[in-house]
Amino acid sequence: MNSKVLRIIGALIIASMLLSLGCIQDNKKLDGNTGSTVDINPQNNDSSVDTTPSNPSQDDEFTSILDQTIVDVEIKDFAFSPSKIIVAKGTTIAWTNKDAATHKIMVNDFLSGNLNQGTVFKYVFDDVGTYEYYCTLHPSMKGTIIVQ
Ligand SMILES: [Cu+2]
Repeated sequence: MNSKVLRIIGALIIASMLLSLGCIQDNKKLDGNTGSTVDINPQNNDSSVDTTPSNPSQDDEFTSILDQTIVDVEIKDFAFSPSKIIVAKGTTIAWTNKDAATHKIMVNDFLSGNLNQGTVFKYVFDDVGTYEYYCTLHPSMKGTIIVQ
């Protein structure tokens, strides 16, 4: 009987030691948790990054103009408007320069002349495809035409 009691007491002592060790390990884990709070900030940054691409995707929306044989695109304030359009095969795009500055369009390997203020440049899209164009004088000016 006594030996059983001693074994139980011994087991309780060992168990309490293990528990105390466990507490120490938990404390270390808590220390690790304080370190992991640093990781929360990058996660917040990631979430902010995730919201950022959704904004350009809204800007990436195309204007569908499939019922016109001639579609006007304004060149104004060093930008094409609308800059991204979907048109039907055979559509003529007519760019009109509303800027005081001269622009020059490179589209489908075709280079327009100098487009002074008020000048209209027309190009007929007879083939289905995606055409990215830009101003050779101001390469940041870009537009895309999808021909269906
Ligand atoms: Cu330009």
